[in-house]
Amino acid sequence: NNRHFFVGGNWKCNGNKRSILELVELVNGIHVERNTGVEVVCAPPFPYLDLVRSTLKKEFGVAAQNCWIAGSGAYTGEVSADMLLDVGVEWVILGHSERRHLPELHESDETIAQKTEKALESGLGVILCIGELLQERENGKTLDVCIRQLNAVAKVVTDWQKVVVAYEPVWAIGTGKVATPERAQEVHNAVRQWFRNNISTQVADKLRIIYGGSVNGQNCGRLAGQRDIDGFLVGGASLKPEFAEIVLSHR
Ligand code: G2H
Repeated sequence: NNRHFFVGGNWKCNGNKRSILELVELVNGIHVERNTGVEVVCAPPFPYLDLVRSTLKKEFGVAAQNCWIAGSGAYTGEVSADMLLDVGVEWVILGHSERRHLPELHESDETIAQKTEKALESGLGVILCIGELLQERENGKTLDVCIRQLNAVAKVVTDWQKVVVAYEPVWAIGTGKVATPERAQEVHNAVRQWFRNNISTQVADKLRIIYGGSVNGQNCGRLAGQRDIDGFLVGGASLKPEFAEIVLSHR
């Protein structure tokens, strides 16, 4: 396929000025040749977005880990898509399982859809995370859950060009239990099929569907070799030197 391989580093709620600058240096040192077809995006916590954007090489993108459903206004504690764009951020991660499932956050499919709509309308690219809980997988509900999450967002998206879908089985996140390449491929293929049947063949063929959940320097190669895995969203390993191997796992 000719889909541009995409590797996101989701730094989550980690780091301080010093360690963030070290990470930037690490990423800046990754030799991504032009036209090798790897798009790299780093997602630091909000306070460091500006710092990362101003120190990270321009060929690499920057993502926020969340944004608000509306523009400026009386929304204490929130950050709008326009503010992110104003500091040079190009992407936002939405629907991450931690935001869906942490009881203090508990974002609904509808909230995530509203955020997606606003972010796209403002001009951000969206890394949209979907994925099932362990219990849902054990009950054979993996695809039902992914499709329910996609359906909510599909109602508001008119242009899929700036969307990357990240399939992250929740039981594989930060647990060291990576999905086998075959299991991941099966879901990626089914998700693409859903796009083919419900959106269009063109969107289905072009859409990047990346995998997330305990990706590391050891397992990235075999995952990257799967037909429908178009990259990774990396958590823990994006804070370590092995992030470079993951970025370069696509040949
Ligand atoms: C899934 C992933 C990054 P990790 O959350 O989004 O994290 O690689 O630590 O499982």
